[in-house]
Amino acid sequence: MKWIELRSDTLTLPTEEMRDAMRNAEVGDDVWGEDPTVIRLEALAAEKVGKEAALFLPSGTMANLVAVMTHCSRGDEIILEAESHIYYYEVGGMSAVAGAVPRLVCGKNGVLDPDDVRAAIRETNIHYAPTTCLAVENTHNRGGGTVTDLSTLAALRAVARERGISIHMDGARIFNAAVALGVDASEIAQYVDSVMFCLSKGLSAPVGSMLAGDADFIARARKNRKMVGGGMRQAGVLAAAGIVALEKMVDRLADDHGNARALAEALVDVAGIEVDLSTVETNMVVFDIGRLGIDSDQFAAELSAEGVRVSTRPPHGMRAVTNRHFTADDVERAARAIRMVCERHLALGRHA
Ligand code: TLP
Repeated sequence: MKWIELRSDTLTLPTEEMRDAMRNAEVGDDVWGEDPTVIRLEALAAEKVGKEAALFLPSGTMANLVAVMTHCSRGDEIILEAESHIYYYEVGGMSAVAGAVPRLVCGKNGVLDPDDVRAAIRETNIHYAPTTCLAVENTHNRGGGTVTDLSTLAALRAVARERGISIHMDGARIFNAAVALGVDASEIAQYVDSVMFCLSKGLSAPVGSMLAGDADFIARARKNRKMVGGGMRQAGVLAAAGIVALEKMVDRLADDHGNARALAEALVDVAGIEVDLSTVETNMVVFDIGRLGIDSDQFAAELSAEGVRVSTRPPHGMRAVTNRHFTADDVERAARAIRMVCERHLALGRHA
């Protein structure tokens, strides 16, 4: 049986072209600044998001951590969306390692309101931690892959400038946002001082994320990356796949978005679950199974027995992330399996 893999776009496998590029990559010692393939990837990544420089890191989590370390001194306050990945899923590294104090602002499906951010930035006062950075997430993972549009970004940037703080974007899926908005990623990134994006999600590279910003910021980030153990040696083997990811894998993200929409539409009428179509803007479908009388883990286990893997958002949330291994032909099969699990529990009558 072919698995339908919707747990995450991080599960995408490298393409044949990536494997060839990795095998043939010209490499050197990157800590010495001598890996030509890493140098090429960093230049390409900077160009794609319209920044002066970029840095290759092993993961999005490390890239966000290094960004926070570079923007904030220990004890500084950073404004984050309440469900942001940096806050929710990164082991508290921003505080445990970077020493930053989070101040959370609730967005609407992850999208921040500039007025709420303005209100959260406190004035200088002897009692307060100084606020030095605002982080935005685009697309927003827990929001359901939602996009922060250009006018909102411009307004967030204006607030940050007004208050003299920097802006970092967790753009793990910035290319999904760019495809959804029909703009280049650089048009999105123009509103932030630094941007992190992942090569290893929908773009299918096996490993790696980029942090981009101005040259001075990236020089400082490079040192911070070394401090947290992210100095890699012949990393060109990995960078080679990243170059293919950036050159060949961006435009096809539109297929993932179309398949997510088709899946969401197929689920709207399934009794027992709730899906909000308005949040399906990119490659994620989030749905709630609260009425079935079971929890997310049980739903995921039963669905897995039908050959479909999704991730959980306990207690009753489920997430399906479309990716290049999930084709238009798989939509109906996935929807049918979800419907079957729902019908089983509705028939048992344990639902509310
Ligand atoms: N997200 C993963 C899990 O960690 C939840 C996923 O499956 O979606 N920022 C955002 C917005 C992300 O979604 C992720 C990964 C990261 C950062 C971290 O990237 P990695 O996994 O490379 O450390």
